[in-house]
Amino acid sequence: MAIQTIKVPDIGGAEGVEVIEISVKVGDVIAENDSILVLETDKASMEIPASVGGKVVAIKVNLGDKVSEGSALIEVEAEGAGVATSAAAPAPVAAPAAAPAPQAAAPAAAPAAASSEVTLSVPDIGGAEAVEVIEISVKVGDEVAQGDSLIVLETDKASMEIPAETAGKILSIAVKVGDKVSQGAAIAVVASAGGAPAPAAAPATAAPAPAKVEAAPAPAAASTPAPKAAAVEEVVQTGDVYAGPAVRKLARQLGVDLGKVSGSGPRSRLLKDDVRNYVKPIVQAAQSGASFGGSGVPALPVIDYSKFGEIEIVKMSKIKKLTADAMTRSWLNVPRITQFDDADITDLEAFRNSMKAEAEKRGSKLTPLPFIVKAVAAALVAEPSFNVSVHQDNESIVHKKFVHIGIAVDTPNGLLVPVVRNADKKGLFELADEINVLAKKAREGKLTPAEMQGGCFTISSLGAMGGNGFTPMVSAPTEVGILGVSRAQMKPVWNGKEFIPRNMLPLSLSYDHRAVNGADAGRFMTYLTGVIGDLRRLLL
Ligand code: CAO
Repeated sequence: MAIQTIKVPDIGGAEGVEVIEISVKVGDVIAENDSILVLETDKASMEIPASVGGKVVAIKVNLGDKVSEGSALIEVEAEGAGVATSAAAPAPVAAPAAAPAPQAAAPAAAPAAASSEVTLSVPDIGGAEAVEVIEISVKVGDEVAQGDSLIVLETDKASMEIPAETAGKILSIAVKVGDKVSQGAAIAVVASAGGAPAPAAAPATAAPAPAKVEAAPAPAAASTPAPKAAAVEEVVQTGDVYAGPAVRKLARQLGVDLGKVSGSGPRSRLLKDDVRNYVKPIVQAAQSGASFGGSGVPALPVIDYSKFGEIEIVKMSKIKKLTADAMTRSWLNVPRITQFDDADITDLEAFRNSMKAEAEKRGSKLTPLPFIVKAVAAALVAEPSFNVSVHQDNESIVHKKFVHIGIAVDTPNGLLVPVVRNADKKGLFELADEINVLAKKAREGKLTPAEMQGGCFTISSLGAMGGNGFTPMVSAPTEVGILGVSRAQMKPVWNGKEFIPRNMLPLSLSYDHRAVNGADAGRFMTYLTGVIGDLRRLLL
């Protein structure tokens, strides 16, 4: 087996480019064209693909190192002996590092004859035609600086942020999401503060090493046009993180680990707003801690468990990580109270059993859960103090005029909470069928983000598993209440004269005490147990 060194390929003459991600580790077996690391200038990120496949035996760089063409990156034990040592890996497809100033790169900014209005157009995007607009990053009236992202284009392989060639105020936008555009298509008209810009220099002189880019063996995203225009920034997917250079830069400036941020863009791409929304509550919490004192959370000590016996370290799934963050946020932000009660489901169970044959005929599975959803929906209408969110200004309450209920579903990848919309308007069979469909989709990893958003209240049922009660966590900031459902069991209940056997369902209602008072919770629980105990109350 020959050891081969993979080096930085031709990156358009850029020098001292920073290593921002290393995508492989010693021992990994990689294929030719697998991404091995990501380099980033202030203009673009570049994934560097492996020029040969094989087993990684050494990593020659660290995060933060500055590299140039020819710098050694990794050593691989190449598949099959006798392969000539690779001197230079294929050129990356992203905008190369030594990008000239945007004005010199793209022929985009066409000045209007007599005014300072400038039409910003799609620059040279490597000859790609009819590329889809997936995001408009500006709106009419916005002031943009040169280099600010205007729109994002996406091919089937990569996304490109198209930055403004000229600073100014956006007067009109010529494209909309879903449009297909090619080089030269108008994007927007800006009122340029400094008047019409100087005519753009010939793009050919600015385009870095295009011949090398085109001649290189196909890298991972090879069918993506190599954006010769320096101003185009390519959005790169590395590991779990799918983000463009501008977003990565913002994250680095703020010290944010992008792996912990959920992307709200198409295909979960991370947007600048995602980074800001992630940081905002942390800063607010830190600030309120500073003013009140005492809320700083001491760090947990690092423990080497291998000292105590054999261990295995397994990475948490993305869903588990997100749940862990959400639970910690809820725990630290929500003053949570849990109230317990038992609902008498003896009659409900008799009714459910009487309906089982009919349910089966319809192909429905009628567990106690749809009854509980129906009763909770009615309780949210009767006691709307639970159908609210605490506004981000911490001074207002958002009252909701709809009743969407989240159902906690245990899946192999972690906890997911799909939402049944307008549960108050649905019948028992409809609720049962919808819960079954959503739970199946959750377990198969097929839920869409929209199917997990908009919940007003969550039901977490551990009834099938057992237990007398638990204290569920409120899903902050969107909800203020959650109902824990435990296992029903026969209990002796005093009816004033004697103990009679009744089927009792333990319920635990957790609520955010900033929005809900104990009296509200008491009323909600009494109403709820009343309806579950006697479903005829739903007709009142
Ligand atoms: N008491 C006694 N039996 C119960 C019960 C209860 N409270 N709730 C359900 N059961 C029974 C059902 O009737 C069913 O029995 P049969 O097959 O004999 O009818 C059996 O338990 C299994 O029910 P199920 O789990 O298939 O269906 P479900 O409607 O009760 O729950 C779902 C669906 C998706 C909520 C559930 O599968 C699930 O994922 N639960 C886990 C939720 C969770 O992890 N919560 C913790 C989150 S952390 O806050």
